[in-house]
Amino acid sequence: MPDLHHALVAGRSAPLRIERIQVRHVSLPLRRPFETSFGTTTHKEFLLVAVSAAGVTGYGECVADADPYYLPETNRTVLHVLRDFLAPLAFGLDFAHPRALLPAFARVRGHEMAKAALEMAAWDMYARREGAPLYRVLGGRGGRVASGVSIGLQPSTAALVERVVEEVAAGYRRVKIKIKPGHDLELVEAVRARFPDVPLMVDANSAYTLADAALFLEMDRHALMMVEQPLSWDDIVDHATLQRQIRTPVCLDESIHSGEDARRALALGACRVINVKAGRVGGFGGSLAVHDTCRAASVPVWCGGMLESGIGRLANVHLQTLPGFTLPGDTSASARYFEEDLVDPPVVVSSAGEIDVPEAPGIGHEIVWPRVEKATTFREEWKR
Ligand code: OSB
Ligand code: MG
Repeated sequence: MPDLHHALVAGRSAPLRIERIQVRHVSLPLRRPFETSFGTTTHKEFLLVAVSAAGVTGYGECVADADPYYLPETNRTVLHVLRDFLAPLAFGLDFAHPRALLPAFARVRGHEMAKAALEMAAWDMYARREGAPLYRVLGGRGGRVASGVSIGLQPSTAALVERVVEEVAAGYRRVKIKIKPGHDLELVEAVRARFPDVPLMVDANSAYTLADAALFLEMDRHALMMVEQPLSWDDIVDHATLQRQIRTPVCLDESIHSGEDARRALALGACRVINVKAGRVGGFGGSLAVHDTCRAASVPVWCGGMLESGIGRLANVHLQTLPGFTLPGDTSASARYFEEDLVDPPVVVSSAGEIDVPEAPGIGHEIVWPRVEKATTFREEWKR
């Protein structure tokens, strides 16, 4: 960990202790509804966590939703677990590096989204104090990252193909389409008829069972990069059975919550790719663990998305500069989601389908506080 070594040798970084945690609930309208097999989202409703120590504040965007339809946590469970369990643990911890936070939360089982929001805010705070962009303290690199899109279920197959036309024209490097039972093979066939060679994948968000293996065998004929989380959100055994039956790589999303989960899934042959969402694995510490485990096994990872505002979106940009992120992720332009993002400049994607990695400290773009205030519905603050 060169940054830690450097910081200690330089003597700039006396141990930190979090003095204040502020949480606000933010509601931002989405430009268009996002539909998956588990439901439709019209507003991005999330908790924004701010942690302060030694006069520096960092920010973490929680990926929980109002409902428990993607995974069990909700904004309310996150608020409860932060207030009653994680904040007291954080206030009791002296840390030289934010890698210490996730292990310090270990007594709290699960609740990865709550842990991640606080942990990622601490990484941002640490990076800001170092005067370093987040990617540098994570061990990544500057430059650009390749951007893909995730397209929700549309009112018709024709409408989906039109959406794909737009996104390919915009330069995105990979297209992911959502599927659900009754809306699957036909969608893939329609997109493939128009775009025989576009890097294409599907995401089922756990909508199928092993009884649908024949469908995925059919999918094998369409040269998909991968099929994401076809089976149950808490399964790796059936995914391993399915992976043995099909040629298309299985990618796990919902089933992976830690580096240990990744190790077990790979040991079982449950997948050949993993989607890393920091918010789903307890933050950057968990992301590094999944990344390192996959890299050691030569299994590619890519960075998932949760319709984040610019704050979480920029965290994703930095994360995917790590060397194991060899496939384009779901991090796309702010303008695909929001009329007005919470950061300035917004996240933009070039016509070559790339996002510039910020060089300014922390997440690297300014947070536009009047917009955050306008979107805030309630707030809480805790002190050591
Ligand atoms: O499964 O990756 C998913 C959005 C919300 C919940 C789950 C998922 C998604 C996406 C959208 O696919 C990714 C994005 O555009 O942020
Ligand atoms: Mg997914």
